Amino acid sequence: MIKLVYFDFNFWRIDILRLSLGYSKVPYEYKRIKRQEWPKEKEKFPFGQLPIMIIKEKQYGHTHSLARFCAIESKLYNNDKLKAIVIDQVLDWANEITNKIAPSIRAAMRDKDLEKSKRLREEFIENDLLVWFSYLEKLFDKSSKKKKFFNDEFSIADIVAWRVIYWFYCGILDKIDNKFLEKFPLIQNFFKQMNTFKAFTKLDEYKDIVS
Ligand SMILES: N[C@@H](CCC(=O)N[C@@H](CS)C(=O)NCC(=O)O)C(=O)O
Repeated sequence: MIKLVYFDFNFWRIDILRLSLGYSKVPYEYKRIKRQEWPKEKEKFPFGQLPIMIIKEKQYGHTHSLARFCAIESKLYNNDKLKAIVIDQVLDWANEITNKIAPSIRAAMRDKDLEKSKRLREEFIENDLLVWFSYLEKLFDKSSKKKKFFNDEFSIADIVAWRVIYWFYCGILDKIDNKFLEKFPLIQNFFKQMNTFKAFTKLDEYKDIVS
């Protein structure tokens, strides 16, 4: 049995794993670690970070590696190398845009410096938000013929893109007005279609994320 471990809040890094496994009914356990327990837990994990996955008592880390594994288990990866590399690029895009916004989140959460956080968030919006969403729009345009899923058949790329767009769209991120998505009609339409894709929206994991 696969065991997933993350903090006690929802975030794309863990959600893409549980959405993939849930979609294909691959059984898994999910352990949530409280933030206050983290300092004493951190050293127990292979890269001192979460999420991790445990299989037969062995631990594995790093979102991209775990996502690829869970996608293969869930038949949401692809044997075609050129389709697999589309999936990998969406995962790397998610990591990159997260790294770009992370300093503004860290300044508020860890340093409790709201002024610094506000300044860094404004810099992110000015320099990175539209640029990085335009990269996703172009990738979708190039890889998707039918303009429904990245590889035309549903894959973890769609789960990752949906989850990260949802993060930027749902209002949780201060100063980010979700109207920005209107600048990216293909991705906006992809997002809308995902939100009405029954096989996906009926999942308990989906409901937990959007509730
Ligand atoms: N390279 C890691 C990054 C994971 C990461 O940044 N995890 C954050 C939470 S989203 C974390 O564990 N932060 C606590 C810490 O670094 O002490 C991955 O790909 O999963």
